[in-house]
Amino acid sequence: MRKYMSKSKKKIESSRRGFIRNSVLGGLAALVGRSEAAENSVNALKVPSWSKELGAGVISNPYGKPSLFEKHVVRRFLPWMLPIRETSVSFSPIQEQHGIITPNGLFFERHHGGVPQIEPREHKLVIHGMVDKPLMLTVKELMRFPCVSRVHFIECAGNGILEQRSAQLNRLQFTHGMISSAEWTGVRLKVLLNEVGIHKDAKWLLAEGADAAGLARSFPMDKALDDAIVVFAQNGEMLRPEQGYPLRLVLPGWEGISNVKWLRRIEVGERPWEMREETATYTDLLPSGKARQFTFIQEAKSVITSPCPEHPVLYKGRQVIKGLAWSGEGKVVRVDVSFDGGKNWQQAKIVGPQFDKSLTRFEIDWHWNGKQALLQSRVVDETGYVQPSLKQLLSLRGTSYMYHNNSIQTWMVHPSGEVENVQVG
Ligand SMILES: Nc1nc2c(c(=O)[nH]1)N[C@H]1C(S)=C(S)[C@@H](COP(=O)(O)O)O[C@H]1N2
Ligand SMILES: [Mo]
Repeated sequence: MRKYMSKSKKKIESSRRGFIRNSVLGGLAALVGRSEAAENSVNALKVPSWSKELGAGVISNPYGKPSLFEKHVVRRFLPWMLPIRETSVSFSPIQEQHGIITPNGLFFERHHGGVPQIEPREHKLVIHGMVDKPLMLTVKELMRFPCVSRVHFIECAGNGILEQRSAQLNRLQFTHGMISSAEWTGVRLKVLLNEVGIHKDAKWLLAEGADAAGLARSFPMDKALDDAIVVFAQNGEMLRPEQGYPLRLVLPGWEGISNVKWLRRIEVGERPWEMREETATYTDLLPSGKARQFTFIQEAKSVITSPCPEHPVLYKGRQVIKGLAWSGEGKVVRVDVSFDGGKNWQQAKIVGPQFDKSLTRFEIDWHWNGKQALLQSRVVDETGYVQPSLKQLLSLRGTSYMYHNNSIQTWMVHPSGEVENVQVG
């Protein structure tokens, strides 16, 4: 745990820094030293061992795995944060994400009652309540309906939860890793509601999971008829158990908890249902004393993924800063980057492909002069919403605010090339 704290714990920190600094300086020296560079290019011409003998045959790995050299790219969890794994969260290594899709094995996890192993033939989805003809569907029966495939992110409302008062975790994986993105395939909820025939006074729905938590969530009819999907597949294969196998509700752009996994029941009614005690609510208490009990939309947010604490700056001079931006309200239209902690901004390039309510890649050129820099990114979405600074966010929500932290992230680049999570202003 302490390994990842940014401020105190000097001992561990300084040895870690020493390690990063040595490797960073090693990298710079190799570039500068001419003879070493020449030697390297001669080495590159030698035939390596793997070019001299046959490699592994087909189906050495019936279900493929990443390269042996990518073992560090895994989900991680913080035992001191939510120690009981069945009701905990694991963070996706977004510092290693290339592109806008999270590989299925790296999708973050948030469970309230563990991951059930559901036998798909025994699993049924019931749609009932204020409907003309209730419906009970097996997975196979659901698959007979016309399907859509859509790329959307899912972000837990708790993403960034520990960063509200001060910079805490000196790892991008832990400050922003409660978000992942996939191409989801399934049947639009609208199609299923058409099938059952909803009563005209029906305004709300309840989605319930088949896990031990029986997690249930109310959501309004407008969303159900807009872009809600009952999905069975994720990035071209059936859902992973961790993501809700065999069925999951996806409410694009809405806070993680409304994307009910292991979906077994949808009830149609007139008004929202009482929240169950055992279900976390992600309620924000406001300065006025009022509370935002249901926050539906994950507002626009962005972060620089390279450099970041896990990826120090290795070269002086020309390089490219890369990052991810997203909005629960629709498309990302603009990302600006600051190199001086928010005093000046430059427009970054949005790098496609780009979808509604999905992760979006951005890049900007940077010439690093080797001096300390404060890197930030700020997204604007298609509604004109601008990602707030932490100060702006706290002035809106007050100091008891914890969830829904979509504030601007600052990375301090030290002259050594090391990158540190800091808060400015
Ligand atoms: N049935 C059920 N659905 C659930 C949960 C759960 O514990 N049980 N957790 C919710 C929360 S809080 C989040 S953030 C997302 C996490 O989705 P993931 O585990 O696929 O990343 O699922 C939501 N859906
Ligand atoms: Mo969540």
